[in-house]
Amino acid sequence: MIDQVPELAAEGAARIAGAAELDALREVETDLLGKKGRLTLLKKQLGGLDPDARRAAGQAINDARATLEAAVERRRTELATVARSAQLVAERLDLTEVTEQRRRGSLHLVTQTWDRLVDVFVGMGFTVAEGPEVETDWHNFEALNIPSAHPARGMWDTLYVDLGEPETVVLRTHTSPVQIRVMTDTEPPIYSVMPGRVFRRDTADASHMPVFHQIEGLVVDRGISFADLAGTLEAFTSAYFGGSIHSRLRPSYFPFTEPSAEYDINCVFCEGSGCRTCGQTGWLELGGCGMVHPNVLTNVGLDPERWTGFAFGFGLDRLALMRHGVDDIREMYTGDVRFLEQFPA
Ligand code: FA5
Repeated sequence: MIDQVPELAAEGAARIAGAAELDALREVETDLLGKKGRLTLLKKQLGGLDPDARRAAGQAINDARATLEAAVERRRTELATVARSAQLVAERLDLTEVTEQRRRGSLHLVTQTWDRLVDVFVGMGFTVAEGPEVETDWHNFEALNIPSAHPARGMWDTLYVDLGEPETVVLRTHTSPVQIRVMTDTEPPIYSVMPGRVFRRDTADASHMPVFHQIEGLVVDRGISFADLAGTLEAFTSAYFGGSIHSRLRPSYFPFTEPSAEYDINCVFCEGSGCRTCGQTGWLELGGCGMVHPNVLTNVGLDPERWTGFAFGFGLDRLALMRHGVDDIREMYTGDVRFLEQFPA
């Protein structure tokens, strides 16, 4: 029986060395050294030997077990290292791999215009304020010197919101109600611009949309005159459109300013005598303006003897059209990427 031990040890060592994978090694280990393994079975036969032979055979079996166990451990370490390397290669992340770039969008032309206008006015020393798109009748009309029976209400095709008493809540028709909010919340001196979205029951055409944008301006201080208004708008015109475009003020009427004017700039599309955009006048209307009406100052608790001011309200979308040479406002709202891609930001 003792003769079988070296044979088994040699055969076992060869099988351990030949195991190509961890699973195969585990099988060899069980077959040789497991509870029902061949070396264990040999050990069980020791009882039938006489004491000297039993001691010698027992010693040989123990030596063989120790040798084989050490060989299994060595081989296991080798195979684990090989398996780990193979896994690393298989799962390696190639950080240099070139994939197709995701196409970047850009800011909408209206957003670009909004940001640019705010930049220009902030550069001129104005702060920025915003107000709600759903307004009270008080802020949108009453406080602006437009009482309910006033014929000037007809200047705006108002969209009323079905909330509270009839005709007390509106989708704001202009950004002028933000003037009221700023004057109510802030002590003069005030130098503020207020960009925002406005709503009117207007039919869309080349220069009108039912939802569009305005930027309001408000200055309230001591000794402000119409000359300050004209100078500010001319400075803005040069800063936004460049030195070759000029502004003019044309007498007009707004209930919340007195005197009032329309703000025009040179027609950027003008082709001389046949220009369709400006009706051959050479000028385009971009907004209204004027000196803040004393009634408006009184409505917000300011003393018109102490404070004077001017206000203006420009069509933001129309400013975008003029600056970028677009001749139909509807182009900006169709969502056609071929149009939008011309204005990357
Ligand atoms: C007003 O809305 C006044 N709140 C402006 C104002 C402010 C006057 C402060 C005095 C002092 P108006 O309704 O004219 O005024 O509109 C101002 C500008 O908004 C117009 O000149 C035009 O550029 C633009 N606008 C008016 N209606 C539309 C529309 N449907 N679509 C696009 N732009 C429009």
